[in-house]
Amino acid sequence: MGTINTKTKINKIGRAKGCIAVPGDKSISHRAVMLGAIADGTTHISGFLNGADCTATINCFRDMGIEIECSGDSVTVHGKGMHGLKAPDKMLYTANSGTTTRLLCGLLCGQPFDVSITGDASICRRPMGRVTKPLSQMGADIENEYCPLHIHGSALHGIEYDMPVASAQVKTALILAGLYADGETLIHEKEKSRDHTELMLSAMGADIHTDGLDIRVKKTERLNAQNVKVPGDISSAAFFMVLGSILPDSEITILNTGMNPTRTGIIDVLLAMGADIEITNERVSAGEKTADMIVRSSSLKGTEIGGDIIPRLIDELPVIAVAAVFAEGTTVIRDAAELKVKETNRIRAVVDEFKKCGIDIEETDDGMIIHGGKSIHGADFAAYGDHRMAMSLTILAQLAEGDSTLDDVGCVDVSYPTFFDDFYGLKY
Ligand code: SPQ
Repeated sequence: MGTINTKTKINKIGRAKGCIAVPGDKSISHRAVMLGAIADGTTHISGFLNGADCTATINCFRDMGIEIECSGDSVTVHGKGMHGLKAPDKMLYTANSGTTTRLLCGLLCGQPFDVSITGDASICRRPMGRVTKPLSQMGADIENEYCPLHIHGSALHGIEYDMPVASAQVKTALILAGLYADGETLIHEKEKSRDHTELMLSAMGADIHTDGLDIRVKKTERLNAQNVKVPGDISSAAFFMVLGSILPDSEITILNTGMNPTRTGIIDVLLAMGADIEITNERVSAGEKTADMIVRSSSLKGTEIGGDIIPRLIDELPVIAVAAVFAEGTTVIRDAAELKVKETNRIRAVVDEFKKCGIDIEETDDGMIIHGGKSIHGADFAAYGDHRMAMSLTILAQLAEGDSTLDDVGCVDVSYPTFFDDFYGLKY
């Protein structure tokens, strides 16, 4: 990368060949620390994501008296049991992480102490009412619907809750509160969202049962620490799945990627678009499906993406939009209004940035329409401080005529600090 004023030039690699192992899954890494902290015994985590979001989670738990040792991608959490967290002596800081903020609301509202939570400017704009409202039905006392949140520890009781949005963060916040609530908490999901919490809690001995879209959880006095082997994050692999598909003469092997069916929507979509993706070495590791992938250059065609596949690929939509730009025909993305409340409004950000390079793209209420297969030119891109935007735009720039720059390469640290090393390492 060369720096032009405050902008960083996005170099083009032309063709990609090689083998990478993307860093650990962000969602699983967060959950392993949180659940490890309230388990009895020691949790050894391997393949942990050393990204800024997961570091924020570690720091919050250290502030609540949990001893956590880190060495490379190995993390050891010395659990203190269900009632072992201590009141922090300062406000918890969740940085850019929606997962940390929302899951902590659920975990902390039933503790016997008060705690305040805040994050960076982006977190302070993200809606927290989606968790604080149902938690208050359980007896939680949380001030504000945006950060800073002030949580006054309260006695909780189970509720039956129909989720108005498909959200693993809302679901998990309710499950975590349900571990401390009298009676049973019954959650009806709107659509199936990622289920890492349910899998991990079940392995740790919690009283939790899933039946289709229903999750039942009861008060739990003890969780048994488990060792967690975190697979590579399919949301990070997504950038290379699209890169390998759109660049000519390319073949990328991506090792050890999580294949939890609640996360693999991108594979279904890219295959429907005509991508050449071979899945090999499928296995189950610590309850999570894992596999290797070989992605080869292909000719993509447009597709329609909507309905219950959306929660299975929500974080991949910006880079799927990149694939759509280089696909023949039209791609329609709908039912994805949730993109508006991510690190930035990812519908608006994708449409605005893509238009800068001449892409024929329309914004809709709940998604976008992309007319692909046309040539595009480079541009000075803004990432809006959003890691997934920064990485998606880097892939987009690869097939643009002329130079492109990016205003913020550092934000990739949130989920994929070594992204640019892996990316440039594939040039041949
Ligand atoms: O943690 P954060 O900031 O919300 O991260 C994002 C991301 O792109 O990395 C979303 F902005 O992922 C969320 C995801 O969109 C992580 C997540 C989880 O680990 O439970 C669930 C999804 O969010 P939601 O709102 O659908 O529950």
